Amino acid sequence: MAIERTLSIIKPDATRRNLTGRINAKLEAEGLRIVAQKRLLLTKEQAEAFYAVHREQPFFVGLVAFMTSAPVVAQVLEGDSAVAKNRDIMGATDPTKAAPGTIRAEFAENIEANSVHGSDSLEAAVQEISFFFAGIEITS
Ligand code: 3AN
Repeated sequence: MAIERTLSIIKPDATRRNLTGRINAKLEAEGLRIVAQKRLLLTKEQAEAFYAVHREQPFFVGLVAFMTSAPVVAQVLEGDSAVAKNRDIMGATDPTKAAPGTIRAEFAENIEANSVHGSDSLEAAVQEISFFFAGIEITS
């Protein structure tokens, strides 16, 4: 297995309910290390840029409004197969379909307010990490 880095975001529904620590306890318990972290309130422009691949989706406007409605915690996770492992721990996008014990099964409110984001490929991870962090801000 290769050591990878992936971008994780704790979304507004979760920061609002003070769930940052409980979510990160699950990630750390599975062996992922938080090697960079910042809490920020995204602007509309930043949220639109981050989710640009979804620009044509019917849920885009609502997604941007949701992602700017309260602070998020952006973080870099590092570990064996970190991209896939984080996605496994997160669970399916729709919490009604998420496996028991996953973050989304336990905490998500609905398919939009689903508590966490995780990069879906190594290529996306590289691009998404650089969206939030400079190399000097990441340390194992
Ligand atoms: P994931 O976050 O599981 O990779 P994506 O990339 O398909 O899911 O979608 C990005 C985000 O857009 C989701 N995390 C969710 O907040 C929102 N989203 C996806 N599908 C829907 C939908 N059908 N209705 C509302 N929001 C959605």
